[in-house]
Amino acid sequence: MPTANPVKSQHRRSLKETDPSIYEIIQREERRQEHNLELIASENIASTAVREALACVMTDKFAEGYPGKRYYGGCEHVDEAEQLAIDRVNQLFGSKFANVQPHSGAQANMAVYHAFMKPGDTLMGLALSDGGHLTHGSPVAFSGQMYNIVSYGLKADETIDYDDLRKKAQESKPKIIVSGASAYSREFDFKFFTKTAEEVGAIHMCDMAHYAGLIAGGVYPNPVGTAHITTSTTHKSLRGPRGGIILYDNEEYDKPLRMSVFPGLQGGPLMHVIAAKAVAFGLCLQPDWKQYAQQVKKNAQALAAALTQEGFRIVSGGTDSHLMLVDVRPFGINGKVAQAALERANITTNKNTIPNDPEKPFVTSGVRLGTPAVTTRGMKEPEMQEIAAQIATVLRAPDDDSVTSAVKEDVTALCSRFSIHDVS
Ligand code: DSN
Repeated sequence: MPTANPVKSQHRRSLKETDPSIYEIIQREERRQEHNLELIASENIASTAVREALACVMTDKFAEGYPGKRYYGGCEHVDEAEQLAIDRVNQLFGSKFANVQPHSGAQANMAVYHAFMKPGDTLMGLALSDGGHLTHGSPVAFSGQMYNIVSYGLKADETIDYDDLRKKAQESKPKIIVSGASAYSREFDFKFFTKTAEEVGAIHMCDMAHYAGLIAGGVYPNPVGTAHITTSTTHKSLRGPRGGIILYDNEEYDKPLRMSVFPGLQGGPLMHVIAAKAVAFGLCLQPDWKQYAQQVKKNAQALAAALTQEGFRIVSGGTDSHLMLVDVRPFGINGKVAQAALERANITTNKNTIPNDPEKPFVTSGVRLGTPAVTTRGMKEPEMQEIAAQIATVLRAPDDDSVTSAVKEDVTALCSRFSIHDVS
């Protein structure tokens, strides 16, 4: 009688049997997602197909290199998956070249900087306090520590100050000018960035991470074909797995960018994540993606209008995208208090600095809200009215537990009408 292989029998046990602790924690997170309104602008609800690919056997495979040119054997199937991801993302955004290996948006940005700048060279990006990202030159991140940073910002109406940007570019002669943001609700004039960059001999890199899903659906300007290089994450409004991409048209950028991602910054690509990216890009190529993107934007505009009616101030007066910055000071509170009170009512947001914020980044005067996740659940304009009223009710009495509990019941009921399990 052959003896049972103990490693094998353990290997095929379910997560629940093998590790009940982590299984239960995951169940709790799933219940949190089901019963909470997710209004964090950078989050979404990945499809079953994306999550299935993320959990596939390709997690086992080392594939340093690129399709057709790997440093390991046995890459024929991961090659196919990576090539499909490349072809689909090029089709989706209209790019000629794509690198789908960056592990995150931050690493995609880092790879572009590493390819075209030396430490000490000048990088221009939107100031973090005006909506930029850590990787766009914040002093607490690698970008601000390795490069000379010249930030541009907003003018009095809380939109990009293009005159100042051009003046600063002419004075500082940056190597790279970054467009794109984490907390800017309006459209970027990508053509202006390219024109300015070309005047000073710089590369215009657009970080479209926040807007990618809207761009894929045709409801936000597409930087690809205008910006010299475009980076993105693949989760956020694009609703795929966590990860990064780099898109470009100029063949001269191909070698430096490939070398910068691998072997410059990364070793083995995450092939299961790349398979999941391919699935997500395929879903974005379906005709119903346009409807989703349109609804995300309509919902954001409806939410911003309803919050204004409730007495909040929306930074820049509104939104052209999926997100908005809400100044909560008219309610006599700060962003930290607002986030905590909303969380007690099962409404998940993040506190966020607003332009010229007198508060520290850990306190802030605002919250950032976004509609990608609630739109994935199927919510539309009437639900945005409901949500605005719930937010206002909580924030008018942030310390009143009876108010918070009553709103939490309403939020849970709203969530159960739009279950995450019903998402197609
Ligand atoms: N942390 C992300 C966001 O919330 O916008 C940016 O990468």
